Amino acid sequence: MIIKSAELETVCGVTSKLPDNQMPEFAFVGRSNVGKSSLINKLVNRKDLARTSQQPGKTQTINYFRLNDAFYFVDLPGYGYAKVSKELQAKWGKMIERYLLKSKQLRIIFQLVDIRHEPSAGDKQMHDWISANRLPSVVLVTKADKVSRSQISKQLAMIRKELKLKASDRLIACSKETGLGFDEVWTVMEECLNGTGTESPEAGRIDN
Ligand SMILES: Nc1nc2c(ncn2[C@@H]2O[C@H](COP(=O)(O)OP(=O)(O)OP(=O)(O)O)[C@@H](O)[C@H]2O)c(=O)[nH]1
Ligand SMILES: [Mg+2]
Repeated sequence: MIIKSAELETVCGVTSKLPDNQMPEFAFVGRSNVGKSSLINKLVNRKDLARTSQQPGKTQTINYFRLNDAFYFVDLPGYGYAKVSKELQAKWGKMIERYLLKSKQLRIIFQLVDIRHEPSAGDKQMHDWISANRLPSVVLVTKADKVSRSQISKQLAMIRKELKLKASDRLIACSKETGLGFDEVWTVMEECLNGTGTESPEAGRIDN
């Protein structure tokens, strides 16, 4: 995909009304510091479109990036960052949940997990919640450059098992350093935008 234009269009805080977008959205969820904002930048090849940090808790709002005037990437705050108060974490959790359930344009949730670790309780809870709500999702396993090549498939198998993925569920290893996985992630999105994916993007969506 050639990205001709990329801009931050809407920023929503905990009390904001979500925008009534008319174009497809792809959302990025995962633990704080897992690499959501970095992945967005790398996918669109813009260094600083989404703000990133070595410190967890960088993204604190729902940020809608409008791409090619055709679709959106939605960058979400991370979960499970201990230094954020329980109260604020709960507010962000509700905000994320509200977005994931209410957005009419959400096509795919990309759930990011770190290749180096067993999925956290928060990762498992998020995955179970996505499945229970029958929302379309793809798991992206980030920071693949941090483990050896031989470890990649081992870690993918471990993550697949821990998240209880079905054989048909997609799991893609990615690295913002080497570009691993980016072609496959774009293919998933292009299939969805062109309506040629294996599953209907609206399949199983719950209206509420
Ligand atoms: N080596 C390596 N580092 C990465 C990769 N992706 C992200 N990082 C690093 O991980 C840190 C966190 O990245 P962010 O993109 O800010 O993470 P985030 O998930 O958006 O975090 P929050 O906004 O706090 O939820 C940064 O220091 C990135 O440089 C990767 O593929 N490889
Ligand atoms: Mg971020």
